[in-house]
Amino acid sequence: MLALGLALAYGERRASAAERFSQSAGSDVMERQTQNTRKGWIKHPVWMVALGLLALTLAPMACGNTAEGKGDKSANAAADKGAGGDKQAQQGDDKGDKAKPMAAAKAPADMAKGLLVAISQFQVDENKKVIPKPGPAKLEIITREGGKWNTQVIEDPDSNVFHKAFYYEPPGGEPGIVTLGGMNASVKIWRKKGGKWTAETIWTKDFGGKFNRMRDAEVGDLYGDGKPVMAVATHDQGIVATISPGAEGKFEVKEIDKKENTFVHEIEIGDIDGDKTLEFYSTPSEPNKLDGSVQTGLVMRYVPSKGGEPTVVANLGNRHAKEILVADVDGDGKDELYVAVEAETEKVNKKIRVKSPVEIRRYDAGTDPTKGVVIAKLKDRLCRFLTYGDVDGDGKKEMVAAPFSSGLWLLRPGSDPKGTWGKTLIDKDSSGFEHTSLLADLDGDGKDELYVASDRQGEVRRYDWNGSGFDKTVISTREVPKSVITWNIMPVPAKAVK
Ligand SMILES: [Ca+2]
Ligand SMILES: [Ca+2]
Ligand SMILES: [Ca+2]
Ligand SMILES: [Ca+2]
Repeated sequence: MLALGLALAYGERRASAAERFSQSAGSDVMERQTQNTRKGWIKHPVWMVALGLLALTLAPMACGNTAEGKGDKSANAAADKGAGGDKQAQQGDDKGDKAKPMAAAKAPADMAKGLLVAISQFQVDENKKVIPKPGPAKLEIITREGGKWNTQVIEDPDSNVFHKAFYYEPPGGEPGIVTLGGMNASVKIWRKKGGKWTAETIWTKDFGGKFNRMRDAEVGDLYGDGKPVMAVATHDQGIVATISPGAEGKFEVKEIDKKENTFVHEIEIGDIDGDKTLEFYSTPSEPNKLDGSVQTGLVMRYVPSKGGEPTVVANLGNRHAKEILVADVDGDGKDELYVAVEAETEKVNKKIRVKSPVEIRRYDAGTDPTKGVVIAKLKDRLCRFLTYGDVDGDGKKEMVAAPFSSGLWLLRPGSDPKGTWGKTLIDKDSSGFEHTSLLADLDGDGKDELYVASDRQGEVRRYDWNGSGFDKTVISTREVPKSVITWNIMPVPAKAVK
């Protein structure tokens, strides 16, 4: 009944238990369930219905991260080996090339880098049905050695979701893997000793609202002192903080913004104004709604090394974004901001209808916050991942957009990167609420592979450019698809997790 009700309300199809909860409430409901279970009063299915409806009403959720696109920076502007943007750009907005049949690709037997896969997991009953009860926060560390994919698992019962994990080297300190946990909100660093992973808590906090989550972080020299500083986004009191490594392995947390009842989903670091000072960007929005009603949002800029008030760089009006990317994708030597604006929706006969689909908008230094340039539209409701890299090794960057249900899309700038970009469907049979994606050259051959968590299909996959399309490798398969939501994938040196 709950499933049907939510599916009707959602208006597309029946959703899995995990998705249902993420679509409607995500970690919020996971959190409720956990608390309720702890209290021992969730004993009757009626609570599931009640919670589901509550979730639908409140409809807040945790949201997407940007994977860090990596690539060979040696841009060779002259080398355009076909498959260029112009031709595809001319094909207009919503056509896209047909994806070619996928050949099976083979990853090299050994890879110097592996993957950190940050997950929330749900319990599965004896009939292999996913039940809306979250397990401990989970991290999978996947490496490739001797022709085999190896997976190590870290679970943290202190939280029910890891939104992201990344490799971090504090200056003078011991490197480790930093995790961002939700409910409870904790930033931890994990190190492996004698074959066992143990964690040190860097920052944990009850923000004083309903939801406590560390949601996203990026690392950069934000104070201009050469130290790798984390900029952290949190739910639900709008807190944005920096964490600086200090003396003797200590960390200093500085809260630099705060706004009640605000979810900050995403952080990106870059230098868009070209003054050689790094700034960072965040995406505060109203609490999540998926009932078709308006959810407003902004993109903010902070310059920690200079202080001062944050600036609005994108005002999305009655729309919002959970995903941004700051990078020099067009190769002109300056970073630009890309914002994945979620669809504008309305409720018609209890169904959510898309009024205007997902838009990828571009902002440069000086762009009017209300006038981002639409480089691509995607017929979808949500887009939680933009990642960039050089898929074909020609020295020019491409972008991959991974919206919720319409597949994986390769976007290429045309002759005018401030106009419409070329759009090619990579794989229509890949989808997921987050649809976590990462372009990175983990095998070191000079081309970025695409790593994707296709949660609806229950697979972690790798896609390799083959000259005219992509070949697919399945890295791992979930016993029960949709029993996890994958929030982020990041690269990690294989040596660091041995
Ligand atoms: Ca700057
Ligand atoms: Ca640029
Ligand atoms: Ca390229
Ligand atoms: Ca590669």
